[in-house]
Amino acid sequence: MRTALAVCVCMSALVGVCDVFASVTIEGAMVRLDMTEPTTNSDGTPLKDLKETVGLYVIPGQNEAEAECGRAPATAVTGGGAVTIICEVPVGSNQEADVKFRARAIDLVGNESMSTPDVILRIDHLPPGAPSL
Ligand SMILES: [Ca+2]
Repeated sequence: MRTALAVCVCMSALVGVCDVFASVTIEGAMVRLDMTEPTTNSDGTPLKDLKETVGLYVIPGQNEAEAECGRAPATAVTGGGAVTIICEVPVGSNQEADVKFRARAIDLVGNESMSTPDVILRIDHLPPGAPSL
């Protein structure tokens, strides 16, 4: 099964400026996060020190704890490139969950951007019960 959600999410604090696009694709419990790096700082000035993008997920019901699924090195310190992170989400057989995905950009000294808005994807490995005869 392959379901693609294409979502435009914005890491910039500037209203009307959307410079991070993310889409999420699910194949089993491997979830692919496709993102475009920001090109500006949170105050709108040109970005010159991007280090990496971090992908995160939250499985509801587990204290809403955020788990990291990977980091993609910056394509350039000025950002703007396309990066992909593969998330292996621990939703096992006989489980289903509405998993939230988000990402943040990190600069060379470790400052983190605001998170993208969550992209929620249902991972369902739970079949229905048997019908009655
Ligand atoms: Ca900086």
